[in-house]
Amino acid sequence: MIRLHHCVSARSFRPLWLLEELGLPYELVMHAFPPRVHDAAFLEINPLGTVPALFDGEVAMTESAAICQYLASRHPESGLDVAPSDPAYGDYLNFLHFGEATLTFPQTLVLRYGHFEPPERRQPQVVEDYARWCLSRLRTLEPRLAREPFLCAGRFTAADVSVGYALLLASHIGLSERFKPAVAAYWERLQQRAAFQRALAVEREAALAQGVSPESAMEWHERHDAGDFTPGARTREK
Ligand SMILES: N[C@@H](CCC(=O)N[C@@H](CS)C(=O)NCC(=O)O)C(=O)O
Repeated sequence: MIRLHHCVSARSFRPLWLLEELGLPYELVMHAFPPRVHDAAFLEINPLGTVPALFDGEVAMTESAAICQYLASRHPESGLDVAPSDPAYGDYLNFLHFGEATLTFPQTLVLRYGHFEPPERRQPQVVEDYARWCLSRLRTLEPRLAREPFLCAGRFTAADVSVGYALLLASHIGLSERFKPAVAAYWERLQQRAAFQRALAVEREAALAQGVSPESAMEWHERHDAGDFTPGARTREK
């Protein structure tokens, strides 16, 4: 059975959401964030120390967009994949990777220098510069999403999962208020999907069942910055 290592709201949400879209059986292993700090044994599972880490028989994968591509292409009957012979194939691969490489990367700088670093190492200029970087790249989707409900091929595909996670992360760090109308409407559509809602419920239930806080690391930091130090997803002391 497929095994997915996951932290609440981390990039491993992409494969989790896709597994729910596909309706495949899988085992979800939850970790407090960041796993390399909270669980030294995780480095034996994934020497990078990052999530996702997905195992499918002999296959081991650690890149969220690549995992979505892998799962969707192994199950073409789902319609979540776009075949090389399809005219939309180039768009599909481009948006699948755009979600991680172009949209999520700048957000990690916003997260790190706006939330995760201790107050004396925060960098407001980096936060604003990379928030604008992300939003300006997101704006390039506006004309397409004003015409089409999804990114490519005239249907929902794994590329929407990849970009959809970037929108989820953007909403966690307060950027969704700055979305343009077509992107905002697209984000609403994605959140209405039954598989998206199931993925949120499954991660919460699995976290509680496995003794991991269901709070995301972003929420934990916001709470600590506001002076609430009750235990949660992450401790700075470690
Ligand atoms: N490009 C990778 C990035 C994986 C990654 O950096 N994951 C983050 C969570 S969103 C992580 O595990 N960070 C923990 C750490 O850096 O220690 C992907 O798309 O999966």
